[in-house]
Amino acid sequence: MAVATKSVVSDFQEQGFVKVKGVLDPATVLDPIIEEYEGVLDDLARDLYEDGEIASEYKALPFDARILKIYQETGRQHAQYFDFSLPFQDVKEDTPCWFGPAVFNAFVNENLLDVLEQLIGPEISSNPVQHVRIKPPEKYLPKTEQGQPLIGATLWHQDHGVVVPEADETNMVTVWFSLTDTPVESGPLNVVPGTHRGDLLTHCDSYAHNTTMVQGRQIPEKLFPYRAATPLPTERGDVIFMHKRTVHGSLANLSENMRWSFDLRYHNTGAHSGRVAFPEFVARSRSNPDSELRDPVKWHDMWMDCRKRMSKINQGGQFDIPFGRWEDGHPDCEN
Ligand SMILES: O=C(O)CCC(=O)C(=O)O
Ligand SMILES: [Fe+2]
Repeated sequence: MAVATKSVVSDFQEQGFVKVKGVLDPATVLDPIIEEYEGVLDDLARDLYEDGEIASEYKALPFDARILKIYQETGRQHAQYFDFSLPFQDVKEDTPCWFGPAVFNAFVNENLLDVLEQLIGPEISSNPVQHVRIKPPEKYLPKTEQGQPLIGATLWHQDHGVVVPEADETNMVTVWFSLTDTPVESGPLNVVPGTHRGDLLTHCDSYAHNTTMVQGRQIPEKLFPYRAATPLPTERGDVIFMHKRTVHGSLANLSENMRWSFDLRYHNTGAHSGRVAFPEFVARSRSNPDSELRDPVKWHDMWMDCRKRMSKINQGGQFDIPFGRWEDGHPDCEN
């Protein structure tokens, strides 16, 4: 056992989350991901330049300055290029996404899986609810029509709320880490201890905080003790493990630096993933080690097959396969 200890498990059970230091080796796990994403940014710059949306590909700029320049010049974020997931609707056969080998290598990191084994048990699947979040400093970002930064703080939610009800009994654990140090001013994860012991709370499509209507799905602050929220700054290599009912969001990136995180999910193999249109895979199996996926090309191909399937369903407002569980108009959502 590399890093899991008794206190990791008891902290997780008591608080609803635990930060474990030094799980991922920055040089062998994180740096190759950063390098891999240079190529993704090249793809994005080339596509935008060919479409006449940017004046140059900005090849000479370093990653952080280049992505910011592109976001500023286009006035849009291009998160889908970098994400190892797909939209729920209107996927096309060529919707951009990234399922590279360095990313996969982190998904099946043995230290990470050792901790998860303490929390989930010996049969663990990679759950397809997973995202990369690249957040440049807010002060340099264009604003949305509502006056919000293009990519800002994450609103209050529970990850249980992003899966369909069929997965209510699934033991899904969130794994959060960043590729860069994430001090408080960079906008780390912000969690409310103990909220995992409560129920799934109402998520509203938008909600008025004081007098300002904040757009985007969120749990109203009147439903949980939000003043008890604890920011969880991290250093490269640290990993946060979080219960699916822990209420959390993120702080805003008020720093001068890029804030770049991965959030992955894992669940007990055989349970419902909560997002069946997307592929899952066996990440660890003590009963059948041969079933563990270790081939990054197979992982990539699973998602390419999924993209093809998705390009034929959930088009133009049609929902053949549901992804969500919330309807507007719940009394909790009234101010
Ligand atoms: O990093 C963020 O901004 C939010 C991440 C999150 O919601 C999660 O890890 O479940
Ligand atoms: Fe979340």
